[in-house]
Amino acid sequence: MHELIYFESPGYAEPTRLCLELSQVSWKNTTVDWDGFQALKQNGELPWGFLPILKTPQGTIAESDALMRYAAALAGIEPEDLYVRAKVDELLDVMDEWRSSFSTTFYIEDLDEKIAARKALFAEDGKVHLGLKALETVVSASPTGWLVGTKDMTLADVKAFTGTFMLFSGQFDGVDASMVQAYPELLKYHDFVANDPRIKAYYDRGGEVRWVYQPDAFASE
Ligand SMILES: N[C@@H](CCC(=O)N[C@@H](CS)C(=O)NCC(=O)O)C(=O)O
Repeated sequence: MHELIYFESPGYAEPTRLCLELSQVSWKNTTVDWDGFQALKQNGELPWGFLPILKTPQGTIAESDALMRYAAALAGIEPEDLYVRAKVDELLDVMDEWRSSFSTTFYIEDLDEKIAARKALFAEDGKVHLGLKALETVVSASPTGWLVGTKDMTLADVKAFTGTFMLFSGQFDGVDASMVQAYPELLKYHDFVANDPRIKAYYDRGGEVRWVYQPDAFASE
């Protein structure tokens, strides 16, 4: 039995959750609140002091990218071809770069300042905006619809889908759902991925912010 432990939000754990779901392994989705997080930390259960962690029959894995790659291998969506795998890794790294520029805004306490910082990231020369535009170029060049042009989805798709559309869920002050309209190619990609039967089935249950992963999520924006 595998057990993923994280907060209820998608955040750093969603790609792993989705990959575990795509795999055939039996897994448990354990969610904690802040007190639960502190208790795990004090009990020494968090190797590096952060969530998510994944408990496996062999031991605990920490660091979201490590969990994600492990779960993607279980799901059989790690390409065997080394070049293709490197292209997947390239995209994962690039996405990390603009994701971390967004994550720094979590630590801004003043709300107006936080909103201004996020608006700047989505401005014409903003890191997130440029990252999303670059992702649009990649996906529109794909002959198959999947980011790396593979026959089936790869980990790059799982991370792009779960990480990108979450930005527009409304849970982040300064970023609203209508802003996704600036990315028409990403909206087409959303349509393609959200209608994949495996993804559609997993997100059919919805959830507070997971409406962003459902087909037509942004249709009325
Ligand atoms: N490098 C870690 C970062 C994870 C991270 O920042 N987790 C946050 C929750 S989203 C956390 O555990 N924060 C607790 C804290 O800052 O004390 C990873 O990728 O797993």
